[in-house]
Amino acid sequence: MADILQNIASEVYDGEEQEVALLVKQALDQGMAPGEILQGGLIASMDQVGQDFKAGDLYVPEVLIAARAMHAGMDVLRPLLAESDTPSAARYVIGTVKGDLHDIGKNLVRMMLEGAGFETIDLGTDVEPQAFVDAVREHQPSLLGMSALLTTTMVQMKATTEALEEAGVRDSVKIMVGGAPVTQAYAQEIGADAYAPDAASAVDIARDLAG
Ligand code: B12
Repeated sequence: MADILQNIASEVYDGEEQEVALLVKQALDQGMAPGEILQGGLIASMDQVGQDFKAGDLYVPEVLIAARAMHAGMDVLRPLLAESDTPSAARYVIGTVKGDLHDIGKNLVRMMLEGAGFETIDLGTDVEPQAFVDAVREHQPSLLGMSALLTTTMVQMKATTEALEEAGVRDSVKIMVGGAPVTQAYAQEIGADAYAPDAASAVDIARDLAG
C-alpha cells in the first residue's frame, strides 16, 4: 500500500501529470482514503519539492511542473475530500495587487499552499484593495496574501491593508506579503503580519500563522 504513495510522490516530483492522476485513481481503487493519498503522496512530494527549491536544487520551471502534476492528483481527490471529513488546512485568499500583472510567483505560492493542504481562493492579478476587502468578507479566510513585482505597485499593499482596516476586517486575517521588491522591513512598515521571500517559506510561515 505504501509503495503506491511513494510512486505518487515520485511522479509528482517528476511532473508526470497523467501518471499521477492514474496512480491516485489506483490508490482509491485499492481502498486508500483520499486524505491518506493527499498527505502521504501529494503533500509529501510538494514538501520535498519545496525543500529542494529552497536549497537551490530545483528551479522555478521544475516547481511549476511538479505543482501542475500535484493538481492533476488533486482534481481526482477534490470531490472525495469535500465529502470526507479530512480536515483541510486554513483558507487562504491570494492575489497580485492593483496595477500589477505579474503572476508567476503568486501562482507558485498558491500551488505550494494547495500542495500543503490549504484551501486557496485566487483573485488573480490587478486586484483592487476593495476586491481584497470583498473577498475577506465573502470567504472569511484565516490568511490573505498579496504579491507585487513592481516598486510602483507595492504601495498598493499598504492601500489594501488600510482598506481592510477601514472596513473593520483587518484583524480577522493574517496578512502575508511577497514579491521581488518586497522586504521584511516593508512588511513591518505597512503592518503586515509576515513576509516570505519564496514559495517554500511562504508555506512554512502560513502553517505557523494558521496555528
Ligand atoms: C516575467 C516578467 C514579466 C512578465 C509577467 C508575466 C506573468 N504572467 O507574470 C511580463 C512580460 C508581462 C512583465 C511585464 C512588466 N514588467 Co516584468 N518581469 C518579469 C520578470 C522577468 C520575472 C518575474 C517572475 O515571474 N519571477 C519568478 C517568480 C517565481 O519570482 P517572484 O515573482 O519573485 O515570486 C517569488 C517570491 O517573490 C515570492 N512571492 C511572490 N509573490 C508572493 C506573494 C506572497 C503572499 C508571498 C508570501 C510570497 C510571494 O514567492 C515566489 C516564488 O518563490 C522580472 C525580473 C525578475 N527577475 O524578477 C521582471 C520585472 C519584475 N518586470 C519589470 C517591469 C518594469 C515590467 C513592466 C513595467 C515592463 C514594461 N515596461 O512594460 C511590465 C509591467 C506590467 C504590469 N503592469 O505588471 C521590472 C520591475 C522593476 C521594478 N523594480 O519595479 C523587473 C524586475 C524587470 C527589470 N529588471 O526591470 N514582466
